[in-house]
Amino acid sequence: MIFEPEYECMPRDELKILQFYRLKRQLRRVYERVPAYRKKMEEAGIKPEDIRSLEDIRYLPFTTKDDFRENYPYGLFAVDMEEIVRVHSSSGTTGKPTVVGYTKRDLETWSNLTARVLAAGGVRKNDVVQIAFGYGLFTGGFGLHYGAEKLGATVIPVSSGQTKRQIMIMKDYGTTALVCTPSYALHIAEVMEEMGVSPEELKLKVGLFGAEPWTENMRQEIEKRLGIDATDNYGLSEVMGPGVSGECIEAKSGLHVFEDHFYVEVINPETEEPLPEGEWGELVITTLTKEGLPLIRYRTRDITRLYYEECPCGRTLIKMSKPSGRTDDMLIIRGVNIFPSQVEEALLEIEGVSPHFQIIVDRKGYLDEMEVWVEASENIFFDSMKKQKELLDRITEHLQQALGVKVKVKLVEPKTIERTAGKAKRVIDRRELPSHGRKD
Ligand code: DLL
Repeated sequence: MIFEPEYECMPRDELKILQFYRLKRQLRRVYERVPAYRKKMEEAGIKPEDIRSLEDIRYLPFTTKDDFRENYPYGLFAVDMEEIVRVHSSSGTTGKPTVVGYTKRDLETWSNLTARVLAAGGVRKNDVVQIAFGYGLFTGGFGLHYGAEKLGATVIPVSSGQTKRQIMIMKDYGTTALVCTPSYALHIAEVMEEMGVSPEELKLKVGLFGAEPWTENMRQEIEKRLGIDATDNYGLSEVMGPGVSGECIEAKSGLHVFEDHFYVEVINPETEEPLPEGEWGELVITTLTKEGLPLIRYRTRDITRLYYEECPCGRTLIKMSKPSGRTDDMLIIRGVNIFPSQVEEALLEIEGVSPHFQIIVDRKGYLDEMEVWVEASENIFFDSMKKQKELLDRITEHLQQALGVKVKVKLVEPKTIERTAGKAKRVIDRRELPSHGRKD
């Protein structure tokens, strides 16, 4: 089902006209109402009227996380505070959190867009949707909640955590759609196994997962263990939250970007030049309809590629590949670039390894070193030393082939790597210990 076919299936030439009209309107708004944008544009020597085609967008300055910091908390808002009806924020691991504001109309748009995500992922009016994303300042819970209501589905706003209770609710309330992070979905599957609850005892049909990178192998693992169809959806708080793009259940190959609300580009993060369709680089998003907090050429730091292909679902929207990671997640180990998602992809290809892992990064002298901690499955871990050694060798070799560099591997006991109800912590970075805490 397509929630807003008039937009989602719009002929592409019409869509471009709509985008251009909305872009011009957005540029005028920010130029008039947001001093920080006006200043940036003046410094770049460009005015809204200089933008004469969609491609001209490349002449506009980028917006980054630093702009949020410099204008903390409300400086980038384009409306008076009395028009703002909701605030969310992202925790931000460094420095001040990012604060985002929504007008009434923004909330309306947002629920339509998350309704699109849910519909694309196979959710219908008669579904029972369990939202196991956190509610609160995080955009995941509330964002998808309103979309599910908009669709007319039955919403269970359980929020994240209390895994046994999640399972009891799924079973007793007849949940048919699960909404959370992919790593939490896997954890739910694991606890179900411990509790002796099989997928056949549930009515679960589909899972809509997002908020963190996950691989095709992980999708297969989750689908198998929960007995569902799993789709990916993407978004970020700065731009809106969930509802920027979502996969359709028909193709499960890339996330349709809701281009009538977002203009997307992929750039080379070093040269900052836009890249042609199909090439991998950093995703840059311009919001076309947001009122409270419009963003012009926001550098997401997420790595993906954009491509157009006819889709069996009928949507004419461009697709983005599953984001493979963030520019700031990339590790450079002896000159080789490595993303945690590559480690995930490779580990899941090995028999006897559970999908739980962590990467420990440390610095020895001037060199970064990385160690991959992998959970062995129960039968292997408690098997003979010889078997363990064999597995360790197999993992080390497979990772070396997949990553192009030899990394240390440590087998850890089943269930010792921390499970979270939100985003998984894949990398433990020991390089940035505060110097006053160190003994050396
Ligand atoms: O994670 C919004 C969201 C909630 C999206 C629920 C989907 C579902 P933030 O906490 O601001 O917002 O984190 C945004 O998470 O820049 C990506 O790095 C990452 N991310 C989000 N979705 C995906 C995905 C929400 N499907 C940051 N695949 C983004 C890979 C994702 N990474």
